[in-house]
Amino acid sequence: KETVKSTASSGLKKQLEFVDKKDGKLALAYIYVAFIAVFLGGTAGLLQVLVRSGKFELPSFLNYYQVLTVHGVLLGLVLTTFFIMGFQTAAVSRTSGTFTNKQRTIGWVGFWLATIGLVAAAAMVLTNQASVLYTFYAPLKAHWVFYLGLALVVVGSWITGLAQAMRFVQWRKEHKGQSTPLLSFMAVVNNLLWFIATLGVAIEVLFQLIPWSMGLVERVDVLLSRTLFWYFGHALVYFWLLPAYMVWYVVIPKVIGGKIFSESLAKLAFMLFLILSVPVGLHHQFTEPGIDPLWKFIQTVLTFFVVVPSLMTAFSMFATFEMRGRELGAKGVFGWFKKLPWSDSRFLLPFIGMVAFIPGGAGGIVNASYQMNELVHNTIWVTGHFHLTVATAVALTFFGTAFWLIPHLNGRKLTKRANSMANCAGILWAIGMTIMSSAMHLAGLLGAPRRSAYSEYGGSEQAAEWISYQITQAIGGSILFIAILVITGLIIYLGFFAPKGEEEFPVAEVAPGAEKVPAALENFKLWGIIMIAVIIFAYTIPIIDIINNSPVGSKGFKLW
Ligand code: HAS
Ligand code: CU
Repeated sequence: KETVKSTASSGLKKQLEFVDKKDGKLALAYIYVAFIAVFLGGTAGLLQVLVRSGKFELPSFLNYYQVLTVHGVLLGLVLTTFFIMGFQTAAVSRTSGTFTNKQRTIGWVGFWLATIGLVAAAAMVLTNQASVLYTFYAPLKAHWVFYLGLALVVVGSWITGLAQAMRFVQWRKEHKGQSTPLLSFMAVVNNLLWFIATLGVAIEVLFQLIPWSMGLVERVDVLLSRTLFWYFGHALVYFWLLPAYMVWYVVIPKVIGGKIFSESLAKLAFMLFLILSVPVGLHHQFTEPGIDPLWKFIQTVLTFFVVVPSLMTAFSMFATFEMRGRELGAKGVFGWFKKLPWSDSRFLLPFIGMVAFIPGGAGGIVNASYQMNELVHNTIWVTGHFHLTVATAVALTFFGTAFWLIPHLNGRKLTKRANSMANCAGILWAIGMTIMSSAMHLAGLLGAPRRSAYSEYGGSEQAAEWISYQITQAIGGSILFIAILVITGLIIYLGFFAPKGEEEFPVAEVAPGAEKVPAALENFKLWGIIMIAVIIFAYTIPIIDIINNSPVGSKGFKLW
């Protein structure tokens, strides 16, 4: 097998199997920053669960909301954006070919802008001038440098995303009439989604929050700012999810020795995300006055539509597993289950993520169900929901990917022992998260608030009911922190100490006999126009209403 590999690794074959070294450096730079964020953000998470257990107090130089801001910004915004940009750069280079020098330079400009922005925002949070949480809702008012820093992170990601898109367009020009490489196609769809979505938050930050925090204007229209935020905020969660789906659709089938179930289905799912991810933001604002319930209802319906591509993904994954299982002789409805490569961390970690996404997604459907949202909104149930979705389905997929991607990019090997340690981290994560997230869901149903430090609420009976769940959360969170330590150790090992060697970037082929991908699925113009049309439909009237009926706006508050 080894000799076949080495004789084949020349010319075109080589280009198709490997990410170019220079492209790899850019990808690695992004990924390392992401994992610094994992370690620091994870540490903040540990402090939070300890505080909320009521058994621990922070040292006087830290406050709960500052720590919560560090946690949310580093894990929700930095880990995700940086990992995604690194992974997608590698994915495009691997499947569309090496970047030109110009494209790579553009990629690096994006990286440095994002990193400078990150350092600026971090400095404000660490000096306690921006304890406004990761959603930075007005009228909480942070230092303007915090907003500017976050804006730079976004602009940096646009620029690196542009470099990826340019490489993809070049491939299309060189291969007229052929269906595009699936992984590159997916990365480009995700970038497009990201660009259109971040326009909302960019307008909020540039035209509302920065002038207001600089003192150029006194008041801010709170409802408008929150609406612009959530125009972006829901699509944000799919910007996180889609790279995990890229791994599920393209990498996992190869790792288990199988084939992609259907390229057309995968491309259709991504295009559906493109058109439906943005015009659903009002499902985060059901309880807010000033928005006509009719439009909340319309966006509820659209939210239920955007569940469809996830159900298609679930179907496709089951089909992939079953096809491979039957090939290996599995019988019966669930026989394939025994045939999966359970000891391979490249499979196990994303798989745990998939399993978590079943209750995570179901909880999302509860949240989206207009009336039921009244029960769970602003409770820690929501925190439980997003720790299953982004902090398990997405995060474990990213970790399981980093453990082979880093050695692939730096010419090292994911050794047997490192693989076992990775599996340990995945299992610890599954145990810790089951405990923590279940406790969060249950406490939320009993009314325990989210975004809130420990309090006994003056000895209230209801608050007393929450305490045992909060202690359970701390137990789960502590196990997660141990997993974070293992993960950090592994990243350092794979980055700098693992033995030299070759690690594959697994990209599966499409199952034989599949029909050609319909040309309409590759037509970005068509889907782009539908996307814009749905957004205009869903948002124009609510925004006109908000602007016309707004009160004078609010002054800023610094409550920490
Ligand atoms: Fe959500 C709040 C609705 C998905 C993240 N969400 C949040 C927040 C975050 C977040 C961070 O409607 C908090 C924001 C804040 O700070 O305020 N969410 C949904 C819906 C979905 C959904 C309908 N959310 C996500 C994903 C996230 C994420 C994905 C991150 C990555 N969410 C809401 C709503 C709120 C909300 C309301 C506001 C709540 C409030 O009141 O504030 C859907 O996209 C979910 C669809 C998913 C599925 C699951 C498909 C299953 C698959 C796995 C297959 C498994 C296999 C393995 C093959 C239908 C694909 C099987 C093997 C075996 C052996 C079993
Ligand atoms: Cu949402």
